[in-house]
Amino acid sequence: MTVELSQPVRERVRSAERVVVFSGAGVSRESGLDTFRGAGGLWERMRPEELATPEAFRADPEKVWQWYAWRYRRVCEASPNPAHKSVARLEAVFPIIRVVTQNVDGLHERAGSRDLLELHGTITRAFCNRCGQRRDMGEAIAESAAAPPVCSCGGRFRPAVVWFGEALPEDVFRQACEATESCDLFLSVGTSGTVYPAAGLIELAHQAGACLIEINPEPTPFSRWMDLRLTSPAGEALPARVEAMERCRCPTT
Ligand code: BJW
Ligand code: ZN
Repeated sequence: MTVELSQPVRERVRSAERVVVFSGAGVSRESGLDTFRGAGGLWERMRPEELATPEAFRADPEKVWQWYAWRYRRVCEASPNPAHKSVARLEAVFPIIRVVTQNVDGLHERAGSRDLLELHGTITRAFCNRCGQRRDMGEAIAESAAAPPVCSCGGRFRPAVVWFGEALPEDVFRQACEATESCDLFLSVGTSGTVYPAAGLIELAHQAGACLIEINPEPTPFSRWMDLRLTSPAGEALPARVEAMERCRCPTT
């Protein structure tokens, strides 16, 4: 089915030079991975402060490690879905496009996105909480699935993700802010927009006067600012809109 963008959005898409795609857990839902919040989300079954904080890791490292080992296995079994693939296709449509993701699952990269900023780290790596040494998460789990492996310095390995109360990687967040401040088209896909400072990027894009597009079956605190709101799942909504963007950027193809 051919989908057309509304005239005002088409105009903005046609003239856009700098694009930011900001994504959250919802973009990977159709790959079979859980979201955090909402019906069926991870936090319905577990409490975030018992799993995704440095305090939780100190209090019960085995429990936290086993939860991440379980999630790592699910990520390995998952594949990029049409939403990830459509985002990757946008790199051929716009001169400058940055994908800023809160996800730790690596699916945007596996789908082919190259200019990627991972705000909350990655579940595919682990690092020692004492000396900082990094290693592959799969190898660390293969060494010890029940408890975090101990480093040669005596510290423990933990997943290379950003927990509540921890700072985002400074350089990565700075680049995300710079890209957002100067973008003219901003797509917010599959995020509840509730976790800061990441959600502040939507505010930044609004202040910058970018054309804002939200893809989320549920409303978010930012929905009222959107120039276009799509309420179908990202894997359905994105391919058709990316095709429409391709048509209006390259009308002869
Ligand atoms: C679909 C769909 C489909 C479903 N298609 N859509 C300001 C105000 C209040 C609090 C704070 C503040 N600033 C900081 C804070 C504290 C805290 C915070 O934000 N708390 C709030 C929750 C209240 N922030 C932090 O602690 C951050 N650090 C920090 O501020 O450090 C300060 C500091 C500075 C200097 C030194 C030291 C400290 C860190 C935040 C880290 C977040 N980490 C997590 C876990 C990562 C590891 C892991 O994966 O386990 O990141 S929490 C979790 O939430 C994860 C996500 O990336 C993040 C965002 O969630 P996301 O992606 O939006 O998912 P959901 O589930 O919320 O939403 C999914 C959406 O998809 C839904 O809307 C669905 O409707 C939709 N959907 N199917 C499209 N098919
Ligand atoms: Zn170490």
